[in-house]
Amino acid sequence: MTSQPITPELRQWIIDQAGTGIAAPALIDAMCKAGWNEDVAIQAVEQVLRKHLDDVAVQQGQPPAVRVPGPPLADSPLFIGVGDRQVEVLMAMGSPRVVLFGNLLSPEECDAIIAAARPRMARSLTVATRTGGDEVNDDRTSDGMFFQRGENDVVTRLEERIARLVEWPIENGEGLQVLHYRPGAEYKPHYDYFDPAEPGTATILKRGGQRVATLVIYLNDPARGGGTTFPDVHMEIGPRRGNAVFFSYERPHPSTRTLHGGAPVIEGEKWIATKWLREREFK
Ligand code: PD2
Ligand code: ZN
Repeated sequence: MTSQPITPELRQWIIDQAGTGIAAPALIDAMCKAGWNEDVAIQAVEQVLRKHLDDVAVQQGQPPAVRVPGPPLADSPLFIGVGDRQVEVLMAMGSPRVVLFGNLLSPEECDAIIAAARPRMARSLTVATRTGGDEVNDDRTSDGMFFQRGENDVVTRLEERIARLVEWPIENGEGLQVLHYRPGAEYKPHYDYFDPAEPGTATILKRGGQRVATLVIYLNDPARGGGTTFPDVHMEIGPRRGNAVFFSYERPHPSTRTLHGGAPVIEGEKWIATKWLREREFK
């Protein structure tokens, strides 16, 4: 793609036009009529408005945005190659950034992860941001366990796939967490980032910085219920074995609209594995 410099005048024009309520496609249209290459115009409008929105957010007291993981979706692929597998892209949403994948794990791999986790399951703890320690939390009525990164073959294979899928170093991932929900169990809506206002957060962030993305991987098919919900956008993802839902959050703030929860399991049971990705190496 040829690039044309974004002059201060063009930058201000894009911001002013957007400020009067003109949508991005109309701005791009106007730039094309003025002789801009379409791809370059799209890139310029996106870059200017993204930076402007970040400036406004920071002026309003929000933490600055950071780089986040994400699958390469620029040319709308149906599949993403992750070395030993073609992962399906089933749905992609821009804001909040949510992507649903299929075929991340085979049924046999799902069963192998459940079998390795089962003997180690205990009532789930959540990170207590008040203190930086772990605590039992009534909002999460599942059982859980953590694998060490690279703990066994199937976990290693999954972690390698995830790193390729969302283009983020394996080392920045926390150990995989497995959760088991029985009928009635749920995970009430929450954010996965650590709240900067909580006193324990500074301690938690010493190990790899903030969480910036989550991948929830479904290891079985619950008979009924157990979807992953995103209340801010009224969306629910159906849990299907081998599928996974990815979402990212470029700042630890509700403006990311990444509030999400695990709906109560109505019938059957639900097994998931969650991979949280940090800004930096998680040691
Ligand atoms: O089980 C889920 O669908 C779910 C929902 C919300 C999992 C998590 N959060 C998580 O592991 O963070
Ligand atoms: Zn969560």
